[in-house]
Amino acid sequence: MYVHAFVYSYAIGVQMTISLRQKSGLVILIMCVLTGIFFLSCDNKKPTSASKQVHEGLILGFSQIGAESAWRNCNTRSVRDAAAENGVQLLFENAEQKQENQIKAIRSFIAYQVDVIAFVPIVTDGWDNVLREAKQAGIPVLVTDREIKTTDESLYAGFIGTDSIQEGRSAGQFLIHKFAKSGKKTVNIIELSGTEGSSVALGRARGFREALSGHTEFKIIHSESGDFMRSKGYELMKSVLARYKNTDAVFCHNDAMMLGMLDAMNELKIKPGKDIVIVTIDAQQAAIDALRLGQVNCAIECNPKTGPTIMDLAAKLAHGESIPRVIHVDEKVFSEDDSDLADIPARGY
Ligand code: GZL
Repeated sequence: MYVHAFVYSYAIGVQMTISLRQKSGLVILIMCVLTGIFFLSCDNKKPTSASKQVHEGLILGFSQIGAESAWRNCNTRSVRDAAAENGVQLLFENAEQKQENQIKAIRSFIAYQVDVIAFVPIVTDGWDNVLREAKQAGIPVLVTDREIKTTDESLYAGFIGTDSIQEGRSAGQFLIHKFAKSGKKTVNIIELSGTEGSSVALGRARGFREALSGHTEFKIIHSESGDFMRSKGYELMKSVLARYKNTDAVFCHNDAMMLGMLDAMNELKIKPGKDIVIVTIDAQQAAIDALRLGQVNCAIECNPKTGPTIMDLAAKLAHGESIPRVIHVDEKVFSEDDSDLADIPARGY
């Protein structure tokens, strides 16, 4: 704005010099230039918060995987809102569930010479080449929400997101507790898993199996991916539940697929939470509501609201500071055993 004032003042001065063709015009020109310099030296920007000053002017390239679930949309809102609140210039790209779109987006961020790149890797593999290009361009990279497998740990600065293995363990531990006094010799489980090859689906599956190992009564009779999507959860479970009449429990890797499954159960006249025990992950409002109604038995929180921390970490990287290698978001486990289900704060998505 002040540059505009300077140029504008200078232009007025020249205009007057030409029109007056006199010495006085020169004096006026000097006066206008001095006025413009005065404006330029003014820094009467509104006082901003310390946080905003730290982030002010930061250019962040962010590649989001898509909009497959309410969780993902909440994560996107959190990133966009935090960027706006902190004066961060956000270049946001939605990959529509395609890794190649993420790679293209990261290359565009490199070409634009952003200060920092942050992204949600839809799957764990296939990032080394493009991250090497970012490293060669001197642009630090922050991995968020999901993790990558790489041969060179120096290709990214750090990770912030969920501990998916622990989420899977919590799911297994709940089922062990739930069926401990059932007297069942066999507990048949269906696993409705997330996007194949994603770190969160791999982690949740691994943690779940770790928790159940040694408890031989638990049998995973079917495991299939619903890609974290409600529509796929519905389609898949309509046929799977009709096929496996002896199902005792379903472990859903996210709420969106669980909600699709509830629709299928309704059509199949199955009473969710009663005929079949249900454990789900994310703990969005609809899952908490289902828990309160007894349609879900356990909802494991996965926190999507990482936008503010992402901005803080990006600002540190932009200033050449180091950040923690791994930051796991806080997560709770809500279940039918809790006495304070009514007190669970609104989830916001
Ligand atoms: C978890 C995140 C998962 C959520 C799903 O960190 O990547 O993707 O659990 C979302 O709801 O689609």
